[in-house]
Amino acid sequence: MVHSGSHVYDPARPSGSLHVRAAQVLEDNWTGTSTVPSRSLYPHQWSWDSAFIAIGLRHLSPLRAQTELETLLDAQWGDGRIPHIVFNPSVPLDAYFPSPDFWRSSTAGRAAGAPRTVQTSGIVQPPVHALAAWLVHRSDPGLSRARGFLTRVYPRLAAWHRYLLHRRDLGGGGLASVVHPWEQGMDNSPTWDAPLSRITPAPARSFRRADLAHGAPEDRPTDLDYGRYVQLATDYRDGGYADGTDEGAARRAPVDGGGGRRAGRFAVEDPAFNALLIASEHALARIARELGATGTARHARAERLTVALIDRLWDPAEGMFFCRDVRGGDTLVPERSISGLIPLLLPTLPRDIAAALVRTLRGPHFGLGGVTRLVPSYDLLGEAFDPHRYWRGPAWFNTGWLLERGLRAHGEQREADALRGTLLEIADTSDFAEYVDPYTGEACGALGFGWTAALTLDLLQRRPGHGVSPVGADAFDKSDKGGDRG
Ligand code: 9WN
Repeated sequence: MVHSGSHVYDPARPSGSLHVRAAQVLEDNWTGTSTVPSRSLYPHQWSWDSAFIAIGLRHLSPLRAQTELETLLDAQWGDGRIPHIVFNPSVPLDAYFPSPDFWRSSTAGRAAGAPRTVQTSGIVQPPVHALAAWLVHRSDPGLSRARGFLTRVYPRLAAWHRYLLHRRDLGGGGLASVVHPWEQGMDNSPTWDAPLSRITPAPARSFRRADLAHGAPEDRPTDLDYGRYVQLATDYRDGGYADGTDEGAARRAPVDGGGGRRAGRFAVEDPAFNALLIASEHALARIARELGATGTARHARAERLTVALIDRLWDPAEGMFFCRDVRGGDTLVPERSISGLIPLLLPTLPRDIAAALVRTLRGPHFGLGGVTRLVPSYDLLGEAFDPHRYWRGPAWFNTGWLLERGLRAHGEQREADALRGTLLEIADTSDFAEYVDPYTGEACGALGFGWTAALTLDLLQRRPGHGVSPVGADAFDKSDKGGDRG
C-alpha cells in the first residue's frame, strides 16, 4: 500500500488493471510509427510528448519506444532543431490548428533545412529526448546494440543540443531561450503574460481554433492569448524560422510598420527547459561513453550549464527559479510556476538549492503533502491562479513525474513515494486525464492522454521506498559503471 496524505492507493486492487489500461491507451494512440498525445485534441506527433511516451513505452516494447524517438528524429531540420509537431498527412487539415498550411515548413523553413517530405511545425519543445533515448537503451541494451539504436540517434541528438546551445543562446549567458510559449510546453502559464503583452494579437477572424471543438473553452487559453500565439508564430515563419543568432537572420526578418524588425520580440530563458537540457546533456555523455568516447566534455558542459542556470535564474530569497525575459529588460518574471521547481530533477544541483526547492514545494505556494493532492502548475496564491485553466493552476503528470524523480534524487524518499502513489491513483481515477484539478484530482482536458498513460507505466515499475536511485540517475554518473537499469 502506498499512502499519500489521506488517500490510499492500493496496488493490489487496480494495479494489474491499471497497467493493462495504461497499455491500452498507448495501443489506441499508436499510429504505426509514433503515438499521438490524444486522438481527439492532438492527432499528430508532439516532440516532448513522444519523449515522455517513449519512457513509458519501453516497459511494453523497447522496439516501439525506439521507433517513437526515431520517427521524431526523422523530421529533424538541417539546422538541428527537432520540430514540436510532426504532422500526420492522413489527418484532415482542420483537425488541429495551426495546421501544416500555416507552418509551411518545407517552403518557409527551407533555408533552415526543414525536411521536404514531411510537414512539421517550425518551433521546438523541451529537450527531453536524449534522456529518453538513454532510458530506452537501458531497458534493453541487447536489442539497442543489435539495432544500432544509439549509433543512429547520437549524432542527431548532438545536433539538436548544438542548435539549442548556439542558435538559441539569445540572452548571451549560455542558456537556451524559447521564442514562443508553445516551445516551453506550458503554453498558457501566467509567466508568459508580461512577455506576451508586447505582442499585438493576430485578428480573431484571421484563424480558426480547432481546440475549442474538443476542450471546454473555460479551461483553454483565451482568444486574445491565441491571437498572440498566432502572431508570434507568423512572424517567426515569415522570417524563415531564422534565429536571432543566425547570420542573415536580421536581413530575412520582416520589417514592422514602424520600420523595426518584428522577429525576435519574444525570448525567454526558462528553468524547466534548461534543466531538461542539462539532464539530457548528461544523458548524451553516457550515450557517448557507451559508443566508446569519454563523454567528459559533455558532462563538463552540463555542469557549466548548471552554473549558468543558477547564475541567471535562481532567486535565493524566493527559494525557486524564475524565467528571464530576455527581451523585456533582461529581468526575472516574478511569477511562481512549477517550471521554477523542475531543476530539482538534477542530482548535481547544490544541496542548499535542492533543500530550498523542497521547502518551496511543501510551502503555501505549491502545497505538496498539505492542501493539494498533486503539485499545481502555478502558484496557489498567485492572482492568476485557476485550478482548471490551462497551465494556470491544474496539475500535469509529466511535471509530477519529474518532481518525483527530483525528490528521490535528493533523498526525499517518503515524499517521493507519496507523490508516486497519488500520481498513480489519480491517473487511474481520472482515466489518464491530460491534467487535473490539483486539489480534487478531477479530470480536465482530454482523457486517454499519451504521457499520462506512459508515465503511469514507468511509475508502476519503480519500487517505492528503500532509498532507490531515481530511474536514469546513471545518466549523471561520470564513472563507467552501468548504473540503474530503469
Ligand atoms: C500546442 C500536446 C501538447 C503538449 C503541450 C500542451 C499542449 C499544444 C496546444 O498540447 O500544447 O503545442 O494546442 O495547446 O500545452 O505541453 O505538448 O500534448
